Amino acid sequence: MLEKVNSLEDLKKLNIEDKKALAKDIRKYILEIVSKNGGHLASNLGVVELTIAIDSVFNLPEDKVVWDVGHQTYVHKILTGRKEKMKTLRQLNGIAGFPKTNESETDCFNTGHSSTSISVALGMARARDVENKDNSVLAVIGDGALTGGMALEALNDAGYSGTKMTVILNDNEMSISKNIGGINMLLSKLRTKRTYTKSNISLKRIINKIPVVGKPFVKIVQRIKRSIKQLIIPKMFFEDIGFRYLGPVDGHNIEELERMLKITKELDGPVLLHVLTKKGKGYKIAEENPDKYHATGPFDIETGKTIGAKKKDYSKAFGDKLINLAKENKNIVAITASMKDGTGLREFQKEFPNRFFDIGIAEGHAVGLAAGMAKAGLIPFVPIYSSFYQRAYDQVIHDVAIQKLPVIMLVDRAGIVGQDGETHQGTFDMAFFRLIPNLVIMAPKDFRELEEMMEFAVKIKKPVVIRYPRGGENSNIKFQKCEKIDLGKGEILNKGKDVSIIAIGKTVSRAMEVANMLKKDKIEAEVVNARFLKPLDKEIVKKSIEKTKFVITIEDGTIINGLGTAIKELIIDENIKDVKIKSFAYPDEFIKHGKVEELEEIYHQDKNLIYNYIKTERKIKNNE
Ligand SMILES: Cc1ncc(C[n+]2csc(CCOP(=O)(O)OP(=O)(O)O)c2C)c(N)n1
Repeated sequence: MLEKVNSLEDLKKLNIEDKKALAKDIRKYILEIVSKNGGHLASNLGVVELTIAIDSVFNLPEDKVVWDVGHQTYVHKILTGRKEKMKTLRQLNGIAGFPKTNESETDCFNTGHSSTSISVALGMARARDVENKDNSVLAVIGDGALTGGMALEALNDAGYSGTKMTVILNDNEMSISKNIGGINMLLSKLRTKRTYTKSNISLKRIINKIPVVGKPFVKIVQRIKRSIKQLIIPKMFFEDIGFRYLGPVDGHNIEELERMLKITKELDGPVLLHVLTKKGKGYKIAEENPDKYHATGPFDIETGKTIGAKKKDYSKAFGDKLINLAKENKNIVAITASMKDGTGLREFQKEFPNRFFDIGIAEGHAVGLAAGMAKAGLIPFVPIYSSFYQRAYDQVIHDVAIQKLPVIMLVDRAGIVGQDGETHQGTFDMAFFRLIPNLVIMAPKDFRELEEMMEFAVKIKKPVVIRYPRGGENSNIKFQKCEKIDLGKGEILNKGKDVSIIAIGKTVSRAMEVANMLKKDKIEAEVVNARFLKPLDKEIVKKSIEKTKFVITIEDGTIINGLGTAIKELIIDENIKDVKIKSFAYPDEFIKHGKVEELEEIYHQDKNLIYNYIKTERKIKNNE
């Protein structure tokens, strides 16, 4: 059936049986692609029928469908002319793993971060009303994403405004791991109810047709229904805030889904359609381990085993060390915004269930909560991915930094993350954190240094940021020693007189590699591990620059306001004359998807490029 469907027009011609067959084919196809390229598996397998139904009932691109997070849009991409290209999923210049307006006009909005869809859809619905158009607008949001503040803020606005729009709640009881929180408790009550609104809507339609007595009678009946509903469904939250609640409906029954979606088209005002789906549906291994197959690298379809041995990464190094620290200090607690696996906290939760807090996809709240805990005497560790820390910027300033509270903020997935693309690259955190007063900002060169930094962070009782990359150590370089950390003190890892290579975090090992490569050209490079972006070790840096007068900075962050900027400021402030400086950092742009190594090469982070640059510059300087 998949062969026959190349566009939405083809899809719309199919009958229900054909669509069921299509759903099977799509599952198989997604499994083939993701098992080769890696990607978000379980969420996509869970929305096959839902996507077929939405794309059949609505008229895209005139009607607008905003997919929350957007990690579950593979089915939609397959149905909208990108079937063949899906084989390039997440690869450099290939199809993105998230909706992209530049790929298809049926992708009406780019997403990647959680909980944005209701705001955006409401915006589109209000624009439609202002422009006197009559298209439908939908937000498709998971129960996990519904724990995010932005989604709740948007529900609050949408419900009250009475604007016509539909929120499809894709409820699979999972965020990446099991969903948590009060909203989840509410949903679990709703899940167990039989589809309620069928009779409600048909009754309303019939009654509405009766002239004169129609309208008041509808109101009375609705009031009675509402009281009954209050009895059978405790606290009808969605209805109380202004939504019409429909469902729950079986999210794997295309016929039923289409029927309900058609009803939503006819209704005025905001509607919430509650759809129950199973994450990983159709692939038993993923159904049984939906968290493991939420996002995966390439794997063997038969066994489900990931291809390639999994090496220890920074998240694991962090999680292990935190357990050790927590054993010694009972005030240490850990907070995650729905990412306990990704940030390495699974074992911590097992060991210290009472000192572990999964607070939903709510990064701002995570930091606010940590501030309260710190004020009350605890030592909170808050690991959040770099790009998601963007969500907590004000809390870092207002709740933590101004009050100098000892919250330890771990910026995981800092730098280039690769195939998730521009919404997920962690290249901005150094720039946006550097300008906040009172923050101490560090980045370790290896696992040992991370451990030292964590110990140091507990001791200094200040707001601390420690950033580290996706993946593990650079296996080409083994650092011999790791001194104890002193506030604002970097280290010289290799002495030299010809060029100062100043690096931080992940790029320190690259600086060492470059220095080693330069040896055969008889160029002596001094490698400085800055260690602290803030406060910068001015003494060590200044000494080195005054000696070599030729400076290279390397960092896996944006060119604006990072290490390179800090060094340039120092050169000017300290009036160091006749210095040649070149910064290797990411340009002032959003970096698309591709493998980390590919992107590093494109964006001049590759060791060979840096080596060649230094060699050429030396030749020019020496008139060779
Ligand atoms: C702001 C933000 N924080 C964290 C994430 C990481 N993340 C991606 S999907 C996801 C879970 C989403 O759960 P849900 O909305 O229920 O969708 P499902 O995958 O279960 O269909 C999380 C936490 C994100 N994309 N954005």
